[in-house]
Amino acid sequence: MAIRDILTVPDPVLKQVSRDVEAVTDETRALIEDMLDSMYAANGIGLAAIQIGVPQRVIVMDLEWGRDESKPDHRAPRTFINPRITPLTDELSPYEEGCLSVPEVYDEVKRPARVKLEYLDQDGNPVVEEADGLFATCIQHEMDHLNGVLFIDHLSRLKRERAVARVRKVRRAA
Ligand code: K2U
Ligand code: ZN
Repeated sequence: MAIRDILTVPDPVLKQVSRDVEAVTDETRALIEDMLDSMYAANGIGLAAIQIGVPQRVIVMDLEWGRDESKPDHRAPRTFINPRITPLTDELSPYEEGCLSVPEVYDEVKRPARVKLEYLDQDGNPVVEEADGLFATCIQHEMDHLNGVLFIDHLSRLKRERAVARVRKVRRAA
């Protein structure tokens, strides 16, 4: 149980390409626990390991928590290790994205509306499933993190530069 600091732009670590996990071990599971603690503490619904400075291809997600006010403690954490994504349609779905590593910046990004997802679960078991809706958006956003890409990299240069300037201003004000 540890809440870790989440790196923010322009930290160059966020541009690193993360490496596959060679074997799912208790150390991997301890990392997953820290990632989930850090994601919930930051009110996120997804997190990639590089965002807490660990260049391993591990993603956590919880699309259900905080959505039902009558169940404030409901949690449905998911773990994706060494994920692979294959688009299943040419249709693009727009979403007003945000990012815990680019605080207080939001803008529209269009991504494939439906994807095939292959990964290892936290016990090292291979899983294949399809994702659409917010799940498809979020997993592609997190996959970008594993490849050193941020959602602002999909925006115009002007919007990206304004986003980084805003984060610097927000950080100075903190
Ligand atoms: O990678 C992250 O920083 C986590 C994002 C995940 C996310 C990005 C875009 C679209 C959906 C999820 C954070 O959770 S950003 C905060 C947030 C929370 C709810 C919905 C959208 C964004
Ligand atoms: Zn992000």
